[in-house]
Amino acid sequence: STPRSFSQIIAAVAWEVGKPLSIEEVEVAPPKAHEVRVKIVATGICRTDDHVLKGSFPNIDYPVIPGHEGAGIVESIGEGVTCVKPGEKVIPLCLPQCGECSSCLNPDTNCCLKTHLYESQNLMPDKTSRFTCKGKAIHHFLWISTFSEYTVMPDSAIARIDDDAPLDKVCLFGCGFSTGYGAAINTAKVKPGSTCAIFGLGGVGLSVVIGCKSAGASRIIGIDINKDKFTKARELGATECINPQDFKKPIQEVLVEMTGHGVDYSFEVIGHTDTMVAALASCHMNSGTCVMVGAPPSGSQLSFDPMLLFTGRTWKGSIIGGWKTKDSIPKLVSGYMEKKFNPDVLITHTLPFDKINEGFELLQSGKSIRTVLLF
Ligand code: CND
Ligand code: ZN
Ligand code: ZN
Repeated sequence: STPRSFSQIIAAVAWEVGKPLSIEEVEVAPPKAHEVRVKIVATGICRTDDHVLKGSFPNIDYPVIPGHEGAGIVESIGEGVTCVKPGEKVIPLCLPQCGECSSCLNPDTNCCLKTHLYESQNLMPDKTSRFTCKGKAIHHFLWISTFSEYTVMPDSAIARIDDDAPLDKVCLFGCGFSTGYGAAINTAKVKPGSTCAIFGLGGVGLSVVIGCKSAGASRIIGIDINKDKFTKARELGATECINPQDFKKPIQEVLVEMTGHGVDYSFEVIGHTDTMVAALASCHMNSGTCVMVGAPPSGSQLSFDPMLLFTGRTWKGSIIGGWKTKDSIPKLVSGYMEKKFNPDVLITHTLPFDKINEGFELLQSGKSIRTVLLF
């Protein structure tokens, strides 16, 4: 049977910058060719969604349905879809893997050229929307808009996962855990016995801590201005935690003194330009590697002393942990099922979907690590 439009679907709409999300009834059109309609079961709240609400995420068209850390079940498929079938468990991919572009064909890169960084994903590939609310077309976010009970995505932006996977937990593989863990494992390639510094101990930064620990780092220094984050960081493997506000000196000088010569690997997982430069200056002047994970505010510019790079430091960025998403996210979920790692510890709150604004308040006040919303 041909799939129909669904009406009275509950979704959270950002009508304009600076306003809280508004729970609305929306209509969700059926998937077109090479598209999939998914019933979202659970979705996490990531700081990137907050950037969308604040207007600091680049190239967003409002009104928009945010959300990019979800898990669900395929409801229907459009013509030509072969990778998933109705009833299968899936994770929507906030970074697609088209399999055909120069990045997808290169075994060493993951940033598919179909990503929003290259071309807007506020509409489906045919430049139309599948969402309507109050007679208005609503934009998609990263092609996946997981803050909606049903959502449509291209088949390049979906991965089938294990039938037994608990969706209320594995949604974190859609962004936070995969991003942080991969930044340590794939992008930095942390070596056993090394020293690491992680700036920002939110859901993504703590996932970097988990990655550094599993790679065998012997010293893991967590840095945050909210000391309430330190207990969990220590539980997950941080050997020391420091608050920059406890020092008169700039934090990079503190880290160089603590280590004698700077850390081997530093990670910026906040998204501020000043901490991006501080993280770079914190690693060894010659052999140090600094990884930028925090999302730069749109339109920002960096200013730094070029000597920081001239002496040999490496500065890298990492999108979704460097994973080729369609290939890797199902394997990460399988690793979770085999108890190789446990991002459950990052979930501090679980709320019904209509309490979404409460979830954002918990994030903004620093009280939550990850809130998972359930439909
Ligand atoms: P969250 O807000 O949970 O964590 C940020 C942490 O940084 C908090 O614990 C803050 O207390 C701390 N912090 C804030 N300012 C400072 C400061 N000046 N010095 C030290 N610590 C500070 O955010 P999250 O973990 O969900 O996300 C972190 C960043 O990662 C954010 O910018 C998000 O947009 C980005 C991101 C990137 C990617 C990617 O693919 N690269 C994917 N998802 C999210
Ligand atoms: Zn591609
Ligand atoms: Zn995210």
